[in-house]
Amino acid sequence: MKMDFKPYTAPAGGWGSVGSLARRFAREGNPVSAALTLMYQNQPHGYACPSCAWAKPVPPHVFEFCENGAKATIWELTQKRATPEFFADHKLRELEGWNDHALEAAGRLTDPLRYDAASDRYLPVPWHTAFTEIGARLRGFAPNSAVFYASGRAGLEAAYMYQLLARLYGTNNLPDCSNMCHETTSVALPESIGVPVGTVTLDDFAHADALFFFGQNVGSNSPRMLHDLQDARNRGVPIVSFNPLHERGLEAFTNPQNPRQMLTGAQTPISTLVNQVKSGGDMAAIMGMCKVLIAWDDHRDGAAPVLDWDFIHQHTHGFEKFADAVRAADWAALERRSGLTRNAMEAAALVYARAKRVIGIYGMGLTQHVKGVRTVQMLVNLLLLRGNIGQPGAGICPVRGHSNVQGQRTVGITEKPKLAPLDRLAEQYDFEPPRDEGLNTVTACEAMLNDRIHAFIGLGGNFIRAVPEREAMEAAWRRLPLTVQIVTKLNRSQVVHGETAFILPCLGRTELDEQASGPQAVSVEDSTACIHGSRGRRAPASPNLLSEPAIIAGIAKSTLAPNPHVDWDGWVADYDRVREAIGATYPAIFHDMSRRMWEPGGFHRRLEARERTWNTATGKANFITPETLATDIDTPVEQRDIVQLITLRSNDQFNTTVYGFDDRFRGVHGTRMVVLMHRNDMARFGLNERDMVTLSTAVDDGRRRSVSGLMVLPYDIPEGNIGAYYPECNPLIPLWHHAEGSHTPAAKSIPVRVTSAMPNKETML
Ligand SMILES: Nc1nc2c(c(=O)[nH]1)N[C@H]1C(S)=C(S)[C@@H](COP(=O)(O)OP(=O)(O)OC[C@H]3O[C@@H](n4cnc5c(=O)[nH]c(N)nc54)[C@H](O)[C@@H]3O)O[C@H]1N2
Ligand SMILES: Nc1nc2c(c(=O)[nH]1)N[C@H]1C(S)=C(S)[C@@H](COP(=O)(O)OP(=O)(O)OC[C@H]3O[C@@H](n4cnc5c(=O)[nH]c(N)nc54)[C@H](O)[C@@H]3O)O[C@H]1N2
Ligand SMILES: [Mo]
Repeated sequence: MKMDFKPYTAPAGGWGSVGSLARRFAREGNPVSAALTLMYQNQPHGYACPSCAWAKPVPPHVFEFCENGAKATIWELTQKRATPEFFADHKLRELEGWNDHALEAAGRLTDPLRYDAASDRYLPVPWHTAFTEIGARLRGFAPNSAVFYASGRAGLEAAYMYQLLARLYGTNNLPDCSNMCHETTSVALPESIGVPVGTVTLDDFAHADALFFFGQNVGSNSPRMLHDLQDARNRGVPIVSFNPLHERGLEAFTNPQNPRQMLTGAQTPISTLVNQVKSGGDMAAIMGMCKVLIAWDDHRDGAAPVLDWDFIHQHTHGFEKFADAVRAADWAALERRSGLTRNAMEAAALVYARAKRVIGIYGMGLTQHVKGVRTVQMLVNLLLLRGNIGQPGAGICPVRGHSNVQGQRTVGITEKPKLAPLDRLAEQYDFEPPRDEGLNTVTACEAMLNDRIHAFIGLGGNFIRAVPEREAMEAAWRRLPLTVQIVTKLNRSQVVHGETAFILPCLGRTELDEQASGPQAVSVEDSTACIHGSRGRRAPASPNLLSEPAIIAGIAKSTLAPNPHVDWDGWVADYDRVREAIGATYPAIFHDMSRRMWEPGGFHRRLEARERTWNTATGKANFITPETLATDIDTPVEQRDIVQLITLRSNDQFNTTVYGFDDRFRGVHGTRMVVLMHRNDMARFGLNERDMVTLSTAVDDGRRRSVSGLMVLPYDIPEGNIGAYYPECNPLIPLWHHAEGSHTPAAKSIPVRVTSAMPNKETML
């Protein structure tokens, strides 16, 4: 593979994305039928894109998909198969040496498999044997020693059945992938505004007067949103972004669905103001903006107020305390911590103050920090100053990750008993649900490290690659008595495995799910709390696959005592019946769901904050004053041998699924083993371009953590910050390095030391 590094100057979208897709089609085979399948993506009665959770417009664009959604679909539709013959050819000892890309590139899993220690291979096993053995093992464990993890791909029906399985079994150990991303949101927003999710819908984007973007890489991670941004720019709406990197998608976009733009090479500039904030500097940056706004209002001398006083008086609590802290904040400290000048904060505040309706958008750049919860709350503070919550065209917009990650939480995937309708479940299914707090992702890892876990069941995902503290976690993972993975593709979480291990392969979302009552549909909830149906059409990758609901029911029936109130077989035969059960548990949200999910655009769940009803402890929207603005970047850069590592996603991956080794937008080609570094830091450390380095975590807790074989590339990133890819760099994150209050691993600010090593290009991926 040829490595090549050059800045990308073309816009996001455009011919670059078309070319990237064409190459992908060719590699995975069967281009024509895959292209036809894409026509159904995000269309009424088609399937919901399996990639990100961004909302779909009504009516949809003719081709309602983006480069990365199409990649996800093509990856699922590949003609390649990881058959029992593949596993006969490869011992696990050998597969352990394969990288993430190579493992998934083996193709779709075709048959249920069980690990055979004697031959060090996965061997095929009949479904009923797999279920019987899993059930027998699970019955032998204390319920709280089992973990039921969920990644956010499965539909609402499977997610609901899965949480019920765990609770009937007797545990609230339901960690999920959002514990690693927007858990910070789920903790921050209820305290501030009384809802756990964003308050905006697509329609609000059409009415906003300004958009503020914090730490979200729209061009790679939610590209369909570029259409909404382009529309906003065409209306003259300013977009102000905050990011340590100049991400292409935040700069310019050529709409691949717009022939004029494609033919003329025209592009829409996206951000009108770009702020190169330091990693972790957003709290100070937003506080600086608040300081400007409050100062203007304090000194307005009879001019129109800058703050929305009616809103503040009627709807909020805690303003005075907050305003005092803001007035007292010192500009030098705000500048140092944010990495922005006072001028830049004033310029951003001016755009904010001029706009009647503002949306604040954010992603992992805010949530994956030790102070993530307070940072998200600081963004809410900014919005509250001018009444930007609960009016059309305004609100807060956390951009979710997996296509149904928000929905699975809505139907009970949570380790927190107070967030699940346990009394309702108790009544509906006539059992006593567990009431003790379950394990989240980080506490589940702690329990595994302490050998307190006996079984790990995964509904999708790649736990061992996604979590922090990789080295110790892999060792703990191998000690687990039982690992069961319900997945579509082979990944490291199966190659490294427990003593008894099963792979249970399932249908993907694009595939026809035929059950006793006919073809089935599922439903998902997007980032704007909109719920809609999804129907797969493709012939399944193998006749021996089961649907996620069927697999969950299979495990449930072999594990649990029969319960006359849960008709697992009836549910699998007809998913309408699962939806009836969901409607009975959550009547306010999900009544008549089987019909409403096919309404054009689906249906929105009610969010009190949108109506300015505040479901908080004070009954108001709360200004929350941070205890401290301190982060871990107080030492001047020149004096520091420690830098903050930001772990990044490339444009050629979906989490641990690595489609290829190019990151087109950042100009990195042929490798993922790079460190992006400011030239001054390179000089300070005596490094030249393409030098090989080792990163080691700069904490003193008795554990050594390092990643070697990384190549230094000069990059436009703040001094004192470096960037490198996730999941390759996860061994560097201490398990305890997570957001306060939410346990979201602080993957965007890892203190590391850089040491140079001899060039060793042969070992590069
Ligand atoms: N193609 C593709 N799409 C995806 C995914 C994928 O891997 N690939 N993953 C999905 C999932 S599960 C999720 S959660 C989302 C993730 O989508 P995002 O929220 O966009 O997550 P990241 O790409 O991890 O990082 C976001 C941005 O934060 C910036 N950043 C880092 N630190 C800071 C900081 O301190 N402050 C600020 N302001 N910015 C910072 C980074 O430079 C980067 O541009 O995307 C989803 N969609
Ligand atoms: N350092 C660092 N670590 C991070 C992050 C970061 O930014 N930096 N981001 C974190 C975030 S936001 C997240 S969400 C996690 C991701 O953590 P996970 O959600 O656990 O991981 P994924 O890589 O999305 O899972 C990929 C696997 O899902 C399976 N799969 C794909 N489609 C389906 C399906 O339809 N059904 C089923 N059952 N299985 C399917 C395939 O086998 C595939 O190999 O990683 C987290 N870890
Ligand atoms: Mo995520």
